[in-house]
Amino acid sequence: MQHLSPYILSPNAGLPAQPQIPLIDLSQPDAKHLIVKACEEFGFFKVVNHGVPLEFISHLESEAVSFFSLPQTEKEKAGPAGPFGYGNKNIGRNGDVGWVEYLLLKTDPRFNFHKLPSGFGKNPEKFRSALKDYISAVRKMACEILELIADGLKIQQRNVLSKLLMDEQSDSVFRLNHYPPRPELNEAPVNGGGERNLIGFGEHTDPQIISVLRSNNTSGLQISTRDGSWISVPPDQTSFFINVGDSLQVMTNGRFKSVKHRVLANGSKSRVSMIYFGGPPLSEKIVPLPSLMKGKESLYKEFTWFEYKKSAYNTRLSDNRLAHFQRI
Ligand code: GA4
Repeated sequence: MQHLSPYILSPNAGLPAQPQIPLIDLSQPDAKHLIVKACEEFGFFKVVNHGVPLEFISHLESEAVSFFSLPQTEKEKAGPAGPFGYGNKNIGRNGDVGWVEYLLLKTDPRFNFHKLPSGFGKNPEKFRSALKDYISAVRKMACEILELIADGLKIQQRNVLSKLLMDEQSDSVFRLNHYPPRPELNEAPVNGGGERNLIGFGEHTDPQIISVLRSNNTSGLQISTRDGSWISVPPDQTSFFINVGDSLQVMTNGRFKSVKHRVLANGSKSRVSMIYFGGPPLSEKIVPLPSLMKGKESLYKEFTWFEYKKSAYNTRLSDNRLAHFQRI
C-alpha cells in the first residue's frame, strides 16, 4: 500500500472548493427547474443532449479554421468590423483590445451572408451554408431553453421569450472568434514578473437576451461568480454554454443576473469559439414580464432594444451597461 506523507498537500488543499458549473441535460424532465436555478445563481450553465447535429458544428469549425488561416490581406477584405465583418484585436469602437481576431455577422440571411465577399476564401458558398445550418439549429435550441425558462417561471405564455428570437426582425448576431496561441505565456516569468494572464477578450456581460457559446477543446473562458471570484470553465467541444444577457436580467426584473465573463489567451493552443447572441427586434420594449411582477415596481427605466444597443456601443467592454437604466 502506498503511504502519502501528511506534509504533501493535494493542489487544492486549504482552498475553498471551486463551485461546479451547472450542467443541464435537456432530455431530463427536471431541466426547467435546474435551468431557472442556474440562471439565478450563475447566469450561466452547460448544456448536453442539445440536439444540435455534431456535423453542423464540425463543418462550421473547419470553415472558421480555414478562414482564420488565410493570409492577413485576404481576411482584411472582410473588414474592418464596423461592427460587422472581420476584426483584429480591436473590439467595439471605444478602445478595447484583446488577443483575438473575429468575424461578426448578422444572423439574418437576407442581409448578410447570402453572398459572402471574396475575403471569405475559395468557397464562400460552403461557408455560407455551414453558417446557415449551424445558426438555425442553435437558434432552435436557444428557443427550447427560453421556453423551459418560461415554464420554470410558471409563465402561461411559453413562447413569450422565444418568439423574440423567432421574429423576422430579431436583431440577433453571430460571432466567430480565434484566439491565437501566445507561446511566451509558457515561459518562466523574468524576475518573478511578466504578464502570465494575457486577455483574449476582456470582461463584459452580453447585452442580448441569451448567448449560446461553443468552443474547440482549448481552455480560456472564465465566468465571474456572485462573490466576484473568477472560475475557469473547462472546455467541452461537444456541449454548449449558455449566458444570461442584460435583456433577460431586465425581463426577469433582476431575478436572473447577466453573467460577467472573459477569455484568457492560451500559451500553446488556438482557441476557436462560435457564439450566437439571441436578441429581440430593435423596436421591442425591454421591460419585466408582467406575470413576474404582481404589483412590484420595475427596477429599470423603460427602454427599447434599439436604445439599449445604441447606449451599449458607446461604452467600454467592462462597463456596467445596465447601471444607466436602473431606477434609483
Ligand atoms: C459583447 C457581446 C457581443 O460580442 C457583441 C459585442 C460588441 C462588439 O464586439 O461589437 C460590443 C460588446 C458586445 C458590448 C459593448 C460594446 C459592443 C463591443 C463593445 C465595446 C457583438 C455585442 O452585442 O455586445
